[in-house]
Amino acid sequence: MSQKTIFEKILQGEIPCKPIYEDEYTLAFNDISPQAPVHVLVIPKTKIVNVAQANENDIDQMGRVLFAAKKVAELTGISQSGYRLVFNNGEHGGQTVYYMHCHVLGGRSLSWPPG
Ligand code: D5M
Repeated sequence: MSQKTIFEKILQGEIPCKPIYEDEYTLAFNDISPQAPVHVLVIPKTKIVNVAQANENDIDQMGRVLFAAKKVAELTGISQSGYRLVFNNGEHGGQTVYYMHCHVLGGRSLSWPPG
């Protein structure tokens, strides 16, 4: 069995977190290392490793994560000014936590392309 990721520990209450948004399917909390004035992570409550490893059974969960990201943007006041949603995937994508998460970044103008 693979080791528990930090996000599973958060979901199971082993690591405290202050939810920014939560519903039956998703949890959102501040990134520990914010890269923008608003930097929130949205995770599904059922584990998906990443987009590459998702299968058809995960489609509903993935949609829930995106919709929760929209809610987070509204709750944090960045919806009107704009924001970026990022799913880092695998080694070249810069994924460090192998539990799918959506970065919600905003509160400043973000440059493009990413590094
Ligand atoms: O992003 C993984 C992100 O997870 C990275 O931006 C730091 C964040 N992180 C790691 N541990 C924590 C805890 N305990 N709370 C909140 N945020 C955390 P990736 O896309 O995998 O590089």
